[in-house]
Amino acid sequence: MSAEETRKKGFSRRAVMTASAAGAVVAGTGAATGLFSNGITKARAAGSAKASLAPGELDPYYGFWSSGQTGEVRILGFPSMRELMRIPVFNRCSATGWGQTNESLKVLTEGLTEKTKNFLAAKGMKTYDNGDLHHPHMSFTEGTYDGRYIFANDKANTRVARIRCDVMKCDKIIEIPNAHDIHGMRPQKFPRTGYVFANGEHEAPLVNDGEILDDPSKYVNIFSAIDGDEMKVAWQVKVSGNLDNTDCDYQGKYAFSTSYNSEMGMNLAEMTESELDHVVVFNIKAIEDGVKAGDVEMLNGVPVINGLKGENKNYTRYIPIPNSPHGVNAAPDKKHIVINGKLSPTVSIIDVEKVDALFADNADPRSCIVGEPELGLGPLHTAFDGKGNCFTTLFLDSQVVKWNMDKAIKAFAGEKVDPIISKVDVHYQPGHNSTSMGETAEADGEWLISMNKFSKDRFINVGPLKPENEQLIDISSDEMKVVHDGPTFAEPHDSIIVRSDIVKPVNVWKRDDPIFADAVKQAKADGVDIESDDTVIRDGNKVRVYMTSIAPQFGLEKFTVKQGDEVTVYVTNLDDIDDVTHGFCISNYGVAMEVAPQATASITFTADRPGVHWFYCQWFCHALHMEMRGRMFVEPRAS
Ligand code: RUQ
Ligand code: CUA
Repeated sequence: MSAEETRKKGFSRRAVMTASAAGAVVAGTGAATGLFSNGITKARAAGSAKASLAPGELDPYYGFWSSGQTGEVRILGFPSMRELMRIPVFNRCSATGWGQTNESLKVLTEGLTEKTKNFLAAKGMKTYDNGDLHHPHMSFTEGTYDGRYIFANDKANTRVARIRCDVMKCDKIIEIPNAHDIHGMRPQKFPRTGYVFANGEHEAPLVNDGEILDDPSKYVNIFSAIDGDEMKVAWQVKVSGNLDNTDCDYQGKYAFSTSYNSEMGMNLAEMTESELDHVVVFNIKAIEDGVKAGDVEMLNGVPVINGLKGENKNYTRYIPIPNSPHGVNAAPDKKHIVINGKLSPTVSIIDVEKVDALFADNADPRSCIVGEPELGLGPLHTAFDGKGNCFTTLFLDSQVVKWNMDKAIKAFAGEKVDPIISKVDVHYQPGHNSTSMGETAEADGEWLISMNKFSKDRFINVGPLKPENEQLIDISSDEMKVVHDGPTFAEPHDSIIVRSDIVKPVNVWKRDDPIFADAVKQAKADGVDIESDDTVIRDGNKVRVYMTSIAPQFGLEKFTVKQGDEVTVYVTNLDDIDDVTHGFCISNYGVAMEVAPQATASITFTADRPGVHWFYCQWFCHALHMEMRGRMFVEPRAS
């Protein structure tokens, strides 16, 4: 197609879309959604007036998006789908200096095990450079989001991170000992978070030092409960079968993890052999009592409970589920847990009130299943509208199916009712989906996001590596309407949609923030008032440079160090105005960081290049931003 033809086509599509926004309904039918594929006018393509915000209007929801192998968390305005911010977590960030500043390196290193620290040190590394962040979830109080924290897993390097929602920065990362490759992760809903439950996905020898290699009979899987306030592993449970996703009830009694490989197979054929896999139920109170009573083995400082299949202690139960189940989703009715079948076209509904009997009376584990509707091919995850309806992604069918919980339960009991309400095509291959407030007791039934793994032809071609496609679906009526296509870079797995009144970030840092407390402490020890002094302290071959910044000036226009010195620069941003962030970058030194209003940030490097090196503000802050610069003189070593 020529450029002219493309333009014309875009033009006519735009006209059609404008017309449809004005009156006609743009339904999620093949023909209508095809209109959006050139992506010219996001707001107009939205079709549904409530999804489009005029310039200057604010979104009613925050979206917190994972980014998979990018390793960060993204904040979107929702439903406008505008990306607002990126929060570096397991990745490196050129803009903010995450992974370079002392403040971020502390977060990235202090929670690593000694073993990992030594392993990395041998490679000249302080921390891992990559991560695989799948599941961001907010902390709960009494069954709903409380705006304190976002927790997220790292499948790649077996870590769990915490983001403070007041400043939208990661403040803790811990490596989970004994476990391998944290995948499913959910915060406790009741009474509060509390615990963060985390699944070790891949099985390995419990002591993994090379003694045991190709002997899978000696491998175990580890479920961890992390104390979300302390960011410490509280306890772990050894289980049979690998662990995929997890969720917990609204009572604070049980957590549930799917296992797609109850066979403990090591290759595809073995892993998919049996017709039934299982969900492991963790009895939180029984496990806490077991830990107190000392029925544990201590391993790397963590009490580990034996919850293997066939142990028949009151710690775990194994519920048979067809076949390779994936997502686990607690419904806002506080009663039902939906297990998504993946290789089975069904989802299985667990009644949490019937789980008690599994432990108290050793009842048949399947007796807590009260529904198992057949929905379509490849059910992966389910979201809820708070009105008794469920939305399940069908990976293989490239559809979302809306179905009714009550009807599914009635059908299972033998009544002749069809639980399926409607299906909508999505583009293409959906994994996770999320509804507005849908994983809380306050699910409001307004919006659904379908997180599609493939976008294929939905956007102009950017080469063999394509974006994913997040599709916004209006679920406020029975018919689901796809109203927006949102391309995203690798690889948002999961998202949560949080009412904006719940999240209350600050505009400027508080001077007593713990994130830069070390810098303030060091300044005090050096007799420096970090908020007013601009000075250089020499301490052997260690040099500490303290400077303030007020737009458009750094407190020092120059400083001198010697070649080979270990230099730490502390910049304190004295601007306390909304949005006046400075940056500090030293050219040809690989040194750069963000310094937000009222924050102190610091960075340490060896001054091994003699000469004149400009430092400059790398964050546009003022009409004289270009002038916000100074010189570092590095005196050559006497030879
Ligand atoms: S899992 S596509 Cu990493 Cu959340 Cu289901
Ligand atoms: Cu300070 Cu730009």
